Amino acid sequence: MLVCLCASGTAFAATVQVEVRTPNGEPLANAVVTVSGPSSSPIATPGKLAIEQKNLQFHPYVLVVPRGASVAFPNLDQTRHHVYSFSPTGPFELKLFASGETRSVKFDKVGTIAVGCNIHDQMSAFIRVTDAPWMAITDANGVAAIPDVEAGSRVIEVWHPLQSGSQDASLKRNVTVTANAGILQSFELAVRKPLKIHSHY
Ligand SMILES: [Cu+2]
Repeated sequence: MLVCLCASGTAFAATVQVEVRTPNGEPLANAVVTVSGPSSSPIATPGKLAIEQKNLQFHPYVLVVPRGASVAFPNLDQTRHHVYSFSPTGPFELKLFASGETRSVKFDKVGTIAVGCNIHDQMSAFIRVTDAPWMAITDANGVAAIPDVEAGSRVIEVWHPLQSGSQDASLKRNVTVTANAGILQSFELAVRKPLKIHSHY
């Protein structure tokens, strides 16, 4: 009798860990890491798909979402925000009001969406829309761990909103993921502004 191990979806999988640093060796937080390649399992949505407005800032600063996802923009401040994007990937405009109100925007194109507030110039956030089945964002240590990546030929892509050069450029690397053998890949990414600008994350 044949036994199909594919039912669990993770039988032939491994954790892909990515470490991102600047050329100076500083850990780079808020880098979007995606792993692409054929996948037999449905795309897992990472956490809550929302960008809050709180204390006159967007939280989180960077969000990665699967193509077709809706992102909520809850206003947790007592003041009004006017959230918008001019990015061709997903332009939108939300006239939000005080505490408790939420609007959602659906993003159907792959790419980068720069989000701002018409009232508060310092408010800035980025949404990266991807077709990749696996995605994560680097933490304060510049590390993103993506569990359950299916074995096979994969492409790791790393992107950061403050990277040098074009905003749509990214670092890509071909890797082979072997079942039950986690891999660690290190990337170096130059950023064009001091990291401390977003140190509140
Ligand atoms: Cu605002």
